[in-house]
Amino acid sequence: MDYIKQRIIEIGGPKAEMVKDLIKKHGDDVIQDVTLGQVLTGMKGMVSLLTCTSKLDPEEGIRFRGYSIPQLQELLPKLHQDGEPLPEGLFYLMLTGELPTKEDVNHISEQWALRAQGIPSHVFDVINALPKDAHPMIQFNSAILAMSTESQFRKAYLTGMDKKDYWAPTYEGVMDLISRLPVIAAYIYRRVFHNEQYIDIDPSLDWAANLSHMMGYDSIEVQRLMRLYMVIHADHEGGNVSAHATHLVGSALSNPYYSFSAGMNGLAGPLHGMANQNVMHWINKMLREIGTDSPSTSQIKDYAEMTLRNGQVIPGYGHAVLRKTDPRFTVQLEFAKKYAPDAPLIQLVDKIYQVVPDILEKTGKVKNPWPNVDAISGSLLSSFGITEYPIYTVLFGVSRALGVLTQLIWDRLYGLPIERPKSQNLQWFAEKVNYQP
Ligand code: CMX
Repeated sequence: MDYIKQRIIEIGGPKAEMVKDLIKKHGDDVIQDVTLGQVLTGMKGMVSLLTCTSKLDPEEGIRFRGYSIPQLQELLPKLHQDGEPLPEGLFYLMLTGELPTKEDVNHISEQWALRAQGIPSHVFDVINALPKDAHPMIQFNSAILAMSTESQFRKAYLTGMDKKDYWAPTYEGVMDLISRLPVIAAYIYRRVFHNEQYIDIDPSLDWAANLSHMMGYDSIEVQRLMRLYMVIHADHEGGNVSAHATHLVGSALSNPYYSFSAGMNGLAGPLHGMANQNVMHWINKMLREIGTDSPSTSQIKDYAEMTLRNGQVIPGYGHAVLRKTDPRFTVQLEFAKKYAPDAPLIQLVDKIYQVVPDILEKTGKVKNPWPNVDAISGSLLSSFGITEYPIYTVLFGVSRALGVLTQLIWDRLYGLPIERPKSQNLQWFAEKVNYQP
């Protein structure tokens, strides 16, 4: 057995016992009161999920297994001393709760490069059957579903295995799926934007560098950017739409492909991952309508206010949990200032940052006026040559697989049951609070 699987058994076994014991001894203990407002405004702040891979603090931002992004930059194995952490290391950390060694990271890199080569040909036939102008997220998700013919979980389930072992074929499916996503993403990118000139995988490269390579970018800077991008988008606790959807569908024991596909359908929404593309759309439309590549802060202010007057959101700003500037925004801005300080788009992002929070604050209703991860990610990719913005949500999805699929393995280890919250009609809520119109 692979030593990582062995380690998962050692770590996961006692934790699974603890979950059972907690339910047995404290299943009826009250842990939180729930307000009507919480239920009717998206269950914000309502504790309803068990997730250990990462934790989101409203003021401080994300921590992966207790480590902030700056700490990860320090502690996770890197290819270059002054470089970005390898996403393989973050995957290992989220999976086991332990910091990986360089050998662990190399082992995962090798595993993924090997498994990436096993994509059945019908998956590419499915992509090719779609029109090229079908959004890349449609192509990406269709490919994910088509890969589910390979599900090891389904085969193992049908053989009648003991449910305490479900995590093992789930792990195999997750490893296959994560390894293959860069190939799929790059294939879609080259199909749609580069005249079907495909580039083969290079098994000597790490996972993120390979994605960059297969997309057609071999510079050290883009490889570094891709590693950073893959690390910071990987996980954001359990309640965000892509994680929660993956978990919910997985709770029916749907295989990793079905479960992840559900998460990706959620990521494709404009209030979630599609915001990274919409930011570029918003910026380009603003530049076109104002008629300049370098608008003044007062022109940006007018345009942002017009967006609000038209009843639209300003993409890249606001968050359901965060109440400060997203550290994932800050780390990208730092990267940009280091490697592309003169990029006009980055200067524009900086200018928008000076103007928009104040405007959102003044509405009196936006709970978080600060930029999120999507406010800059597209401008950063664009500044390094990846200008075709419909691919951006696919790149977000490749990264998000690391977190939500690790969560799925843990769902199986914990033996979590099918999810089935109670719903009530409007009258029930009105009566509950003695509502008087
Ligand atoms: N621009 C304009 N209005 C905004 C806004 C923004 N950026 N952010 C929030 N609001 C509005 C909401 O639409 C809501 O208005 P109504 O009361 O009229 O419905 C009000 O402010 C209160 O919303 P909130 O409690 O502050 O925010 P939510 O938790 O409901 O929503 C989010 C969070 C991210 C969906 C929202 O801030 C938004 O739409 N932002 C723009 C889209 C975006 O950048 N999404 C990406 C988020 C990160 C990610 O998942 O990738």
